[in-house]
Amino acid sequence: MIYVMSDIHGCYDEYLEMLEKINFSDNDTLYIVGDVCERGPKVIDVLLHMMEHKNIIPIWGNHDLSTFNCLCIIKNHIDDVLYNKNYLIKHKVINDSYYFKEWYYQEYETLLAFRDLNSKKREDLINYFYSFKDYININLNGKDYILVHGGIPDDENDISSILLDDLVWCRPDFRKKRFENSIIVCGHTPTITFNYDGEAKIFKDNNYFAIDCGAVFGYKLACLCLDNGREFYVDCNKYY
Ligand SMILES: [Mn+2]
Repeated sequence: MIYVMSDIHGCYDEYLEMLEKINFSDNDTLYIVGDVCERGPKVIDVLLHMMEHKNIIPIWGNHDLSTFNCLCIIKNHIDDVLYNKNYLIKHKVINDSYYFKEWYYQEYETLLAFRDLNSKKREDLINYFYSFKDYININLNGKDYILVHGGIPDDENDISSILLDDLVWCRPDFRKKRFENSIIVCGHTPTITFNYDGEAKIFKDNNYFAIDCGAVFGYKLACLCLDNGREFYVDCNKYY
């Protein structure tokens, strides 16, 4: 079976519970439509689990990009950074501290977990991000799907020419059909913000499958089986 999940945001326990719920096996494929990282407690655990399963396929989210950028900056300075948060500025590793400082405070648990990996695992984890895709096209039972974290900006029809930043940050108008013959499967915008009944469940209309049900905000982690449309939900703790 082919499954999609998004916006796990470090909700590792709920993620494992979901894999159990769908009886995920080596014969299945799971596409993660972005935002594995940030906000939640166990980002590194989710990444390590994904790395070990070649049938789990990651697509970039905006929060994955920022974590990747920050880990690349600190990978050779991790202990120094933990002892002295001004280290990177002082030693001119970065010029502008603002963005990194925000990340440092908000993602401290991720930093600690990264520090606790041996250097080979740290390197593997950073390299894993290079396997993330900007978006993925799949055809299943005669239907075309585009898997992309945010969506596809209105003024552009050739997805291959759109900048990754614009794909991951896009907030589509879900009340309007974007493509006649392709279904866009996306996360990024929690469905409670636009679902007709305001509920934390998967939105399926106008050739959109929007699957971010606000896991890290204490709503639900959702998983959708593309073969048969079955929806699965796991209740989440509120971490953010
Ligand atoms: Mn996002």
